[in-house]
Amino acid sequence: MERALKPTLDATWVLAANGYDPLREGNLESRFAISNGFLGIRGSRATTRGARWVVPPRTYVAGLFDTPGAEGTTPGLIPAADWLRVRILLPGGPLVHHPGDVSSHGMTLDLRRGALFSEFGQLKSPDVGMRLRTARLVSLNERSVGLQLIHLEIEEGEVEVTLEASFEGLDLGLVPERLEQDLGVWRTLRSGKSLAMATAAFLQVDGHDLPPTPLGQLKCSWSWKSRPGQIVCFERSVAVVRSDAQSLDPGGGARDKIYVARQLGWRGVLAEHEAAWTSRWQCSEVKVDGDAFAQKALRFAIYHLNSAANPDDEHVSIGARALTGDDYRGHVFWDTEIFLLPFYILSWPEAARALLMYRFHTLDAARTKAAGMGWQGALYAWESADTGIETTPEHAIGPDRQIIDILCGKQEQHISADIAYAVWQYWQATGDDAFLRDAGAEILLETGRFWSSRARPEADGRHHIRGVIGPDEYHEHIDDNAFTNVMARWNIRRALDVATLLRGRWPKLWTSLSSRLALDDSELEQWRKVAETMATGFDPKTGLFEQFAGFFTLEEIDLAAYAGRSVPMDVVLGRERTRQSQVIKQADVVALLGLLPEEFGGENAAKNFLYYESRCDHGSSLSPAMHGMVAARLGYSDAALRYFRQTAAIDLADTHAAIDGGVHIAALGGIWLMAVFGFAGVSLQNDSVAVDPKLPANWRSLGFRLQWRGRHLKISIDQTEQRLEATLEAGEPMTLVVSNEPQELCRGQALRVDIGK
Ligand code: IFM
Repeated sequence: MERALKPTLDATWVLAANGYDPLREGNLESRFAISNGFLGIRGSRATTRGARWVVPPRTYVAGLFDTPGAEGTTPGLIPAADWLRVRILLPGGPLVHHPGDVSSHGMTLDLRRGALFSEFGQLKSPDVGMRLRTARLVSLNERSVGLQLIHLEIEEGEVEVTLEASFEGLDLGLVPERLEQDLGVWRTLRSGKSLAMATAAFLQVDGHDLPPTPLGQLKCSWSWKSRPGQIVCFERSVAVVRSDAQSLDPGGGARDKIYVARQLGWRGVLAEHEAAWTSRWQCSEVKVDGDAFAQKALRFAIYHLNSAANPDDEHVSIGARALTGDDYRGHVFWDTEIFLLPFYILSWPEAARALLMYRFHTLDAARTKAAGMGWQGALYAWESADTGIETTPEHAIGPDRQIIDILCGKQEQHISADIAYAVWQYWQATGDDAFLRDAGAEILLETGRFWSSRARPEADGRHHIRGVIGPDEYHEHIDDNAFTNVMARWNIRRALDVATLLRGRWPKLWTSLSSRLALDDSELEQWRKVAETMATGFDPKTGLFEQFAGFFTLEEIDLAAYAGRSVPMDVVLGRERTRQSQVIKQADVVALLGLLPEEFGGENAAKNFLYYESRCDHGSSLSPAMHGMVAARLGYSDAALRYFRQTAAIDLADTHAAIDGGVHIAALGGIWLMAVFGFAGVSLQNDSVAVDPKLPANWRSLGFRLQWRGRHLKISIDQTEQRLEATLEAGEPMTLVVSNEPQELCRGQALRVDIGK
C-alpha cells in the first residue's frame, strides 16, 4: 500500500501544501477538492485536529438538493455524512494533529491521478511515534464509489492502539431513515429525495487481517498492540446512491455497489480510477512549453473541469462552485453553458450532452417561468437547482450591511439565449442529430419563441427588450442591452434554422413537434420579423454597440485612478453612483464579441474591445477570462496573458481573497477558453474547424487534442519554428482552416503548415 500512497513525482502534476495555517485552511479545502461529478469532497485534513475541527469535511452529492430551512427559502445542496472520519486512540487519549504542529504535515493533490494524498512525517504522542500516509479518491470509473487508504508505520512505542472509523454528521440536514452497521439511508426534508451510503472497511497489521469491533451505526474499531517497525494498513470504501423518488429505497443499490467494490479490492478500485483519469487526460490535456505557471494553471483547471462533470446523469448540471464548496448552494448559472461547455463539447462530448439534457429536463420549468411573467416559450432560471425552477434569492446583504433586492432572477434573461447558444455549438461540433431531434430542437424553438414574445414592437419600427439585466450586473432594469438583444436575435434565427432543417430532413418529426408546440407558419413569420427589426444599439458611425440604451450618457470614471483597490468598484463608489456610471462589472459587449465575433466586422471588434475594456472593473471572476479570450484573438497577446494570469490567480494564488466557498469553475473553464479559443484561435465553422494561432511571446509551443464530429484531432503549434502540425487520429478526412487557409486533413498524414507572417 505504501507505494500506492506516493503521489506522482513530477512536480508539474501536483499541488502541494505543507504545514498548517488556519488562514489558508478554507482556501486549501476548495483548491484541493476531489470530485467525479457525482461525489465531491473538500480537501480537508485527514486526521482530527481535535476541538478546533468544528466543521466536518464536506462530502457533496450532485443533485441532492433540499430546502432545509423555513419553507420558501432557497434550495441548496445538502452535504452528505462525512464518511472519512478516523480517530487513533492511544492510552493517553486520541491522537490529535495539533494546529501548532506545522512541521510534519503535507498534503498533495495529484492532478494526474485525481487523488488527494497526505503525509504526516512524525506524529508523536507521549506513548508512540508513527508515520502516517493517507489517500482519498472518488472513483472516476464508478462514480458512486469513494476510497480511503491509510498506511501507518509505527516508529516507537509498545502500547494498545485503537483505530476508530466512523461517519460524522449523520443528522446534519438529512433525516436518518435507517442507520445500520454498514449502511445509512436518509431522506431530504422537503424535496422527496433519498440517499444511501454503504461502507466496508478493513485493517491489516503486518499483513494480517484484524477483525473489527462493531460500535453501532456506521462505526467500528480495531485494536492491537503496537511495536516499532509495525505496518498497519487501513482501507475503507463507500458507495453512495441518490434516489430522486422517496418510494425507491437506494439502500439495496448502495449495498450492490459496495459488494462490487469489495470484490475488486482497493487495488482494483484504484487501478480503474487511474485508468479513467489517464483516458481523460489523453483527451483533454493542453501542453504549454515555455511558461511553467501557465502549464500548471491549465493542468489545475482541466483537473477541476474533468472532476466536475458526469456524463451518466442527465438530471444534474455543474454549479458555480462545482462540488467544491458551499457558495451559491450548488446553483447552476450561465457559467456552465458559456464558460464550461466549450471544453466538454470539444474534449468530452458525452459530458456536454448530459449537461444539455439537464436543460432539456428543466424545459417545463422554463416554460412555466415565462408564462408566469406573461411571455411565451421558455425562460430559464437565472439560478437553477434540480427542478429548474427559479432559485435566485430575492434579497442579500450588501457590502454596507443593508438588505438589498436581487433582481437577477427576474431580469437576467440572457440565460435562455446562452443555453440555446450552447445547444447549437454542441450540435455543430458533434453532429449529434439524435440529440437535436430529441431535445435540442425543442430548446431552440422554445427559447426562440420566448424572445419573439419578449421583444415588443415600438413606434420607431424596431423591436425592443426593456427591463433586463445584462452580464454587467451593476446596471439593473435597463433597456435594449446589446448582449441580450443580439443573442436573442441570434437565438430566434437559429430557431428558424432548426424549423427549416426539421421540416426538410425529418418531416414527420417536424409535424409532430410543431403540432405539440402549436407552432405554425404565421408564428415563424412573426419570429422572422422580430429578428429583422431587433434594436441592437449598434451605431454604424462609430462602430460601437451601446451596452444599453443611455449607457453613453452615464458618468465616465477613470478606473486607472482606482488601480490597486482590493474591492470592486460598486463598493468603492456605492451602488447608486456605480449604477449612474459607465463602470461595468464584467465583459458584456466584450462577451458578445467573444460569442458572436461575426457581429463585429472590420475594425469594430478592436474598437469595441478597447472602449469597453477600459470601463470594466472585473467585479466578477468570469470577466478576466472573457477579456483574455477576446484579447488573444485580437492579437493583444500581452494583455491576454495578463488576463490569463489574473484568472489563474483567482483559485491558485494563496494571496488572493479567500476561495473558501469553492473553486470558481467558470474561471477555470475560462483558462481553457483563453488557451484554445484565444491563443490557438480555434473556432467552429459550419463545416470545418479553424485555427488562427497568436501565442504569447514566451510560449514556445501549445498542443492539445479536440474531438469534432466523431473525429479526433491533435494540434501542436510551434512558435519557435512558426509551424502548426495537425494529425487526424481517428475519423473521416476533414477541412482544417489554418490562419484563414483551408487545408485537407487525412488520417495517417500529418499536416504541417507554416504560420510565419
Ligand atoms: O454567473 C455569474 C454572474 O455572471 C456574476 N456573478 C456570479 C455568477 C456565478 O458565477
